[in-house]
Amino acid sequence: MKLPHGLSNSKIRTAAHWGVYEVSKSGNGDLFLAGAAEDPDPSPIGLHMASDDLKQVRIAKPSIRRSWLERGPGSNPHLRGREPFVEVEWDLALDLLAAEFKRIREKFGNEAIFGGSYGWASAGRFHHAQSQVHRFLNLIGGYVSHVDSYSLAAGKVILPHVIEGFSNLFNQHTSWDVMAKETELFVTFGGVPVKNAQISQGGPGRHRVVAGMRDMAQAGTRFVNISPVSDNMPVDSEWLSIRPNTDVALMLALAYVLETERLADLEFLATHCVGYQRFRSYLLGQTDGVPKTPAWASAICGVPMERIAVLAREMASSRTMLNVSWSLQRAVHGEQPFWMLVTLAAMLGQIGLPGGGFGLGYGAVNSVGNDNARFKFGDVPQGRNPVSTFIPVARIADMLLNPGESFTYNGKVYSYPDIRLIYWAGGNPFHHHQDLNRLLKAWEKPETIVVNEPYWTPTAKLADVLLPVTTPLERNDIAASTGEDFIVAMKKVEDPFGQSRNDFDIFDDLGRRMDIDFSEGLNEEGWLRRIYDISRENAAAKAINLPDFDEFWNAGLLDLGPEAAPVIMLESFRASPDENPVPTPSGRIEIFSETINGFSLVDCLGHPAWFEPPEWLGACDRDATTLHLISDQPPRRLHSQLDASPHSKAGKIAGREPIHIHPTDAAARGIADGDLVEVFNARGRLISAAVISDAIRPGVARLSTGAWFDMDFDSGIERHGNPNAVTMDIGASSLSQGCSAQTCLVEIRKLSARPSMLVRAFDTPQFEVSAP
Ligand SMILES: Nc1nc2c(c(=O)[nH]1)N[C@H]1C(S)=C(S)[C@@H](COP(=O)(O)OP(=O)(O)OC[C@H]3O[C@@H](n4cnc5c(=O)[nH]c(N)nc54)[C@H](O)[C@@H]3O)O[C@H]1N2
Ligand SMILES: Nc1nc2c(c(=O)[nH]1)N[C@H]1C(S)=C(S)[C@@H](COP(=O)(O)OP(=O)(O)OC[C@H]3O[C@@H](n4cnc5c(=O)[nH]c(N)nc54)[C@H](O)[C@@H]3O)O[C@H]1N2
Ligand SMILES: [Mo]
Repeated sequence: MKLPHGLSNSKIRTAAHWGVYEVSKSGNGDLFLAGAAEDPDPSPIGLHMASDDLKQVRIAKPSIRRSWLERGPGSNPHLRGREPFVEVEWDLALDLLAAEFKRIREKFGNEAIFGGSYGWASAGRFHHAQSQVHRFLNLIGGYVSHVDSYSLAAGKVILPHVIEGFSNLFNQHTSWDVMAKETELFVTFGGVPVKNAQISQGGPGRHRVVAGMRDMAQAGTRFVNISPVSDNMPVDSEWLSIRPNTDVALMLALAYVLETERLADLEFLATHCVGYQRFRSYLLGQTDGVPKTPAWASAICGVPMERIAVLAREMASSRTMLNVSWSLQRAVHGEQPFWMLVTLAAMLGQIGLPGGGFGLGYGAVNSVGNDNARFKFGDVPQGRNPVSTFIPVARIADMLLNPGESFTYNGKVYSYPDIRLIYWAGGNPFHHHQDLNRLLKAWEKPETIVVNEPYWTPTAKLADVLLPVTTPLERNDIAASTGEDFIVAMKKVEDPFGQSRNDFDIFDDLGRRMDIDFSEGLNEEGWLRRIYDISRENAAAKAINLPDFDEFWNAGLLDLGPEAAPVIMLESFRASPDENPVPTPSGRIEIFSETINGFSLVDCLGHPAWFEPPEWLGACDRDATTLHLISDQPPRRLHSQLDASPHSKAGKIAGREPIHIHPTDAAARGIADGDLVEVFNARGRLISAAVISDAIRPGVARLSTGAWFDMDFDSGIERHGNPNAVTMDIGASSLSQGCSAQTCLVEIRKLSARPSMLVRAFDTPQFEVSAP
């Protein structure tokens, strides 16, 4: 390949998970950020990264919880988040920590250390908090880790059994240009939420999803949006309003029509798939007495049965792309929507054809459907973990509450370790986990909790030992992300806030106290050069020539795009399945999986199937006044990051994260637009403010994630509008044990504000003057 478009001039840039920004300084030293000129559709999320609002929630000094400092590890764990911190010098904090690691390892072994440390941290290949903390913990003898992610667990576990691992599929999504040319009908379960496409892990280059969709619309593609909300599409589309968690019933009915009207591609099913006949018996009701007809599905999902039948015929007579949002698998039985979508696409027989087949998350992040040249960028080596014990990522509260108890995962039985020390760097479990009241109880179990954080997040406030960390603006790094077109020199533009330090320097310093060689003698610049040089070699192996490090660093941005070869997912498998089989046991798409059938699970059969969720709008034991709560990704921030920024705050009402409800549900409860409301169920209570909108299905409520968890410990009420105060913390199934946040019923009532209910999320904690 020719030299990338070239080296841009030497502007100062930084990169974040929400894009590349140019940074300039005013006369008095204030920083200003603007979207990168090369990005046609930059995200406003990052414009305030240098704002005073964010500085006000920064951590200035290492801080230790009073009881832990004065009485030792394990003292008064119920006072985490309630008693004052004592600010200490770095040397004291690190000395105490090194001693505590020694104690834990000698007394309990490394199996007592949980270092999964899930979270998105910041963009940048070197100052990547997870790589840093995992490298450190591996060097000291290992830690209990996690598998999968909150993003994708049910989907990620099922896919290799059925067709191919998620990452391989992710990297070969049919590109936007191909869809604009070929796709006649685009049917999406969960929309194409462009609010989400602001993001790419590691840093998006050109934001392309809106343009990609508009090109398709202009070329004549028709869009059908199957979703409980209608405002998650950037182009005109038909909205089929569906009850949450019921898409599989609808997909089964579409399959039923294809089968019974002889519209299924029997040849593709015979040559490229296994197990269709066994699935067909279920579909027709031969195994369970329930034919999966449009009338059957309509009663479950709320989409009219006539429309279901017509849609199936339209799909069969058009070049059709099916898409599913990741949110559908973040639910109980979350494996089924992904498996059933692949099955439906297989029945249409268009997998591997240009513009046909399926997509797993167009719009979930910017990179899905990008067709950039790909090579492996270098990173910080994490080393080998001598401890093999792990948990599925979302089973953290189970692990802490039930040491020694067994759990199943992907067909095997494991048991939970007994955790004494938690180290978190780059994540916010009191944002990301479900049923946070339960996590609060579980959080009392360990003797020591260490958190590296730039900001006073809820997790930071719940630590014993809190170490302040720099932000990307305060250090040098390199951003590069698979499927994205820019490689960015992230230049340091301001000095570290207070006494904050890089995760790297913290682990290096701590490691020296524990006799490990963390840095390998390299400083920040040495590591950046090493990571870049490895990347340059990997690129050269794919005939992509990158300039040397100095040239790159001076230029500031390498552009690998925008043009590249069009991509068609599974094209070679379609052309010759014998020569290019998919990596399943049969080499074919498994509509029936002997492997999964052999696990004998009650909540995941050998073929995709409809299961009633434990909480949904069709539950017979449901109280008629409950609503189904969707907790989707927030439009104005990434998860909990930058929640204190002006852009995120501008989306709040009276300082609260708003909840969207339908006018009929509002009227039935006497709620007016902007009213404060209490959202509650048996698991918890939270305060939000109502947005009344007919873009949501009656019976459904939507409250985005990420408002900093703000628990009033006296009343047990969360004051800021964090949905995880009420979500359910059970595994998606005994196969994947994934996060099932989207399965959740709540009640809502009008609330009048009380003085004790002021939002305290962005207050700094109490401090006490250091003890002798
Ligand atoms: N109800 C509900 N809950 C959900 C979801 C949902 O759909 N519904 N979605 C889930 C999903 S998909 C995800 S991915 C998770 C996301 O959960 P997380 O990834 O945990 O959320 P973030 O807010 O991105 O947390 C990252 C933290 O890292 C900190 N940080 C940033 N840079 C650095 C650094 O350089 N060093 C250190 N030490 N720290 C740094 C940030 O300040 C922030 O506190 O949430 C999950 N939770
Ligand atoms: N701005 C922003 N973008 C982000 C993130 C962020 O925090 N902020 N997080 C990023 C991360 S880590 C991830 S994993 C991705 C996640 O991407 P997704 O999981 O796809 O995101 P969600 O916003 O949870 O849901 C997408 C859409 O699915 C709809 N939906 C919910 N439940 C159902 C259902 O049962 N049936 C149907 N048909 N539709 C349903 C929702 O209404 C929503 O419009 O987003 C990424 N993008
Ligand atoms: Mo995610």
